Amino acid sequence: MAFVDDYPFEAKVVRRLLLFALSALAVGGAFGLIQTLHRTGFLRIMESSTYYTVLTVHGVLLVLVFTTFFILGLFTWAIAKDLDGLPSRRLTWGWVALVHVGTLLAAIPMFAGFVEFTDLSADVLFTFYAPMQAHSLFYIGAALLIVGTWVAGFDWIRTWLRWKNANPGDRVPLRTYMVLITMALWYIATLGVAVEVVFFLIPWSLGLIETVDPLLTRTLFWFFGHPVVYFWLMPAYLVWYTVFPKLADGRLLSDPLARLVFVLFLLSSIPVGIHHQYLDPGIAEGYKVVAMSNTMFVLLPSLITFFTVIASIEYGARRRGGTGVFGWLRNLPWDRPAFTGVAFAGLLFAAGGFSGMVNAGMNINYLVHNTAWVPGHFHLTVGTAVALTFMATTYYLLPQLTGKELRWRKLGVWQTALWFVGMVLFSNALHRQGLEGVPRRTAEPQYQGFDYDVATGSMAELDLQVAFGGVILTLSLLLFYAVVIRSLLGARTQIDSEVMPEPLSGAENAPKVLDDFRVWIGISILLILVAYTIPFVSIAADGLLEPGGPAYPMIAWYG
Ligand code: HAS
Ligand code: CU
Repeated sequence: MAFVDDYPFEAKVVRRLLLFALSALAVGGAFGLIQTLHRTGFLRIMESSTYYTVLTVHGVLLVLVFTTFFILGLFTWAIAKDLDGLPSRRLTWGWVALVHVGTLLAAIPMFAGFVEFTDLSADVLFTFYAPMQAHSLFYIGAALLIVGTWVAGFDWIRTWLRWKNANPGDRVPLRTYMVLITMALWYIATLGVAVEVVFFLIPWSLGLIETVDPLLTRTLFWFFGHPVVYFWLMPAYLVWYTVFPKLADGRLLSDPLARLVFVLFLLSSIPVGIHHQYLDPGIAEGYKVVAMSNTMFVLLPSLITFFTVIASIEYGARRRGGTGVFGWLRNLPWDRPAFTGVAFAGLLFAAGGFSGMVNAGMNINYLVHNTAWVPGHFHLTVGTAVALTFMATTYYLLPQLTGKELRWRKLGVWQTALWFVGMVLFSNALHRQGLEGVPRRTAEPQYQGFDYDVATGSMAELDLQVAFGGVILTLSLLLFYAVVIRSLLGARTQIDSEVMPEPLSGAENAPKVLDDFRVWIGISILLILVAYTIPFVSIAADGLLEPGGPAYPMIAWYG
C-alpha cells in the first residue's frame, strides 16, 4: 500500500502543493535562461530596462514560491506519515487556499511589470527591501503567503499534540521533530519580515506614510533573510537524513546527532542576519563582529551533517559489498535518480558551504559583496543543495503520491548529472567573475569595460561558461519534466509503502532534553536579544525619531 492508498486526502494536498511548486520552478527556470543569455551578451530578447522585471520573477518564483510550496508539501507528507494523517480537512484546505491566493496576488504586479501602460509593478527583486518600492498588492500577497505558512505550522503542531496525547512518553518521531524545529525557526524569523511589511512597506506603498527608514527595514528584512536560507535547507536535510540513507540501503548513523543538528540551526541561524549588512553604514562594527562569530557557529550543524550523512550511505555501500577507503563509492546505487540527485546536491553543497565561509569573513566580504560571486554562492546552496534535492525528492515521492511507477529512470540519472555539470560551470565562473569585480544584478556588466579579451582575456571565456552552464541547466530542467510527465502518464500499479530503516543509534540514545522545545526556543530568543537589541535600538533612535529619514548620507540620498 502506497501513501496515496493509506492517506488519499493528504496525498491530494501534497500533490496540489507540489504541482504549484513545480510550475513555479518551470517559469522561474525559463526566466533564468533569458537572463543568463542577456547578462553575458549572447542573446538579448528583451530591453535591458526589463531586466529587473525578469530578475524579480526569476528570484521570487524560485527562492520564495518554489521552495515554500515544496516545503509545505514535503512537511505535510512527513507529518501525515509519522503521525497518522492530518485531523482537520477544513483547516488544511484553508491554509492551502491562503498560500495560493497570496502568491497569485503578489504575482499580479510582478508580471504587470512587463506591460507598459500600467503603473502596477514590483521590480523589487526577491530581497524586496526599501528604498525600492512595489505596488501594495505585492506586499499584501507576500503577507498572506506567510500567514498561510503560519496556519500550516499550526495544523502540524495540532496534529503532533493529538499524537502526543495518544502516545504519552514516546520520543517525537524524527521527521516530525525536524518539521517542528524548522517551524519554530520559521515563526521567529518571519516576525522580522512581518513587522517590515505590515508596519512599513504596506503603509508606505499605499501612501499612508511618506518615508521609511531603509536601514531599519533592511535590518528587519535580514533578520528574516538569513534564517530563511535554513528554512529551505532544513527540509532538504530532512530528506538527506531520513530518505537518503534508505535509498543507499544504508541506515542513519545517529538519530541523536540529527536532532542536535536541527537544534543548532534553531539556536545559531537567526542572530547572524547582519552578515548581509557588513557594508551597511549605521550599524556599529562591534555588532557586525558579533554576527560574524555567530556565523562561524552556524557552520557547525552542516559540518556534522557532512560527516553523518556520508557515514550513513557508506554503511549501505559496504553492506552492498563495497570495500576500500574510497572504493565503496562504486557500490552506491548510481542508477537511482532520487539517490544521484541528493548525492550531487550534497557534493556541490560542500563547495557552496565553502564560498559561504568566505562571505562570512567581514574583511573578505568587502571584496565579494554585491558581485557575481554572491549568485555563484547561492546557486550552489539554494539552487542546488535545495533545488536538486527537491527534484530528487519528487522522483522519490511521485510513486507514493500517485501510485504510479517512476519511468525513464536512466534519463532521471542523466538529468541530475547534467544539473551537476551545468552548475559547476555556471557557479564556478560566477565566483571567478565576482573576484574580478563583476557586479551582480546588472543587465550589462560589460559596460564597465572589464578586461574583455584583453589582459588575462578571461572575462569573455567566463561569460561563455556562465551562458553554457545556464543552457545545460535548462536542458536538465526539461529532462526533469519529461521524466515526471512520462511517469504521470503511466498506469497505476501496486506500490509498496515506504518503511524507513532504523538508525544505527536510535532516539533512545538522545538526551530527553533535546525534545523539550521550550528550552531551545527560549535560548534561541535569548541569543537573538544579545545580537539584535542594541543595533535595533540605535537604528530606531537615529531613524524613527527624525521623520524624513535618518542622518546617514547614503540613506538620505536614497530616501
Ligand atoms: Fe549563504 C549570501 C554565508 C549557507 C543562500 N546565501 C547568500 C544569499 C543566498 C544564500 C540566497 O556571511 C544571497 C542573499 C542576497 O541576495 O543578498 N551562507 C553563508 C554561510 C553558510 C551559508 C556561512 N546560504 C547558505 C545556504 C543557503 C544560502 C544553505 C540557501 C539554502 N551567505 C553567507 C553570507 C552571505 C550569503 C555571509 C552574504 C554575502 C553578501 O555579501 O551579500 C553556511 O551555512 C554553509 C555551511 C555549509 C557547509 C557545507 C557542508 C557540506 C555538506 C555536504 C555533505 C555531502 C553529501 C554528499 C551529503 C559547511 C553537508 C554525499 C555524496 C557522496 C557521493 C559522498
Ligand atoms: Cu546569510
